[in-house]
Amino acid sequence: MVRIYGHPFAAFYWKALIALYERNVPFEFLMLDGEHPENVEAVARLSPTGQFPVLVDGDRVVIESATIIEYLDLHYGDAPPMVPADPRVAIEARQMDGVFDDYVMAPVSRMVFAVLREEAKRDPHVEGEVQAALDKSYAWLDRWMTGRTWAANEMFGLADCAAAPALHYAHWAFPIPERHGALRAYRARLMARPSIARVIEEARPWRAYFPLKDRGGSPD
Ligand SMILES: N[C@@H](CCC(=O)N[C@@H](CS)C(=O)NCC(=O)O)C(=O)O
Repeated sequence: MVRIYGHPFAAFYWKALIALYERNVPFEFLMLDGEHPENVEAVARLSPTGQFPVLVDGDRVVIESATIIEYLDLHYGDAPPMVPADPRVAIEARQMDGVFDDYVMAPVSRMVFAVLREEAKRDPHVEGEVQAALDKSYAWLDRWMTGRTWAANEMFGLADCAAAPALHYAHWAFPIPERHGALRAYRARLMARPSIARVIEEARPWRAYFPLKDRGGSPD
């Protein structure tokens, strides 16, 4: 059975977890927190900077959420692949995976790290820069999602695994404006998907730890 290191509230762990649930892959979960120092030590050794998720399959170690999802496609599960088998088609899935990671999740993470700093060391420009980046991303994604059900290839896949945590946390901290109806509807579709609803439910006990939780958005 594959083993996966993560934390139920961690966005990039969600990406892999959604694929595990979608493809009905049995797995052993290894919690990363202060009560499991042996897991934290293992991840510090297995991943370049101690980031996660990390998947272990026998003596094979797979890092990077998107790569883990592609690995599961090839070796485990009984559902359609999260990344289309034809590499020409898969380009769109990989493109949109990158868009959600880099242009939605990354600005939110930047804001999280900024507020976690002690007040005297905070960069006062971060908030405005993050808001400006998300304004552009939301507008672009609203256009992209107009006429689409899922983010890539008209099938649920890798890009949607990335979109779910990114849009969940982004909308919570920096609400998506009402004028972006296509993006808001896509987000609602994601949150209603059983694998994603399950991940959100399992993360609920840790909500108080989200450093941007009181900014006016709603987490579902
Ligand atoms: N590119 C990595 C990003 C992983 C990542 O940022 N993971 C977060 C958890 S969701 C993390 O390890 N945060 C702790 C840290 O940055 O020290 C991936 O896709 O897996």
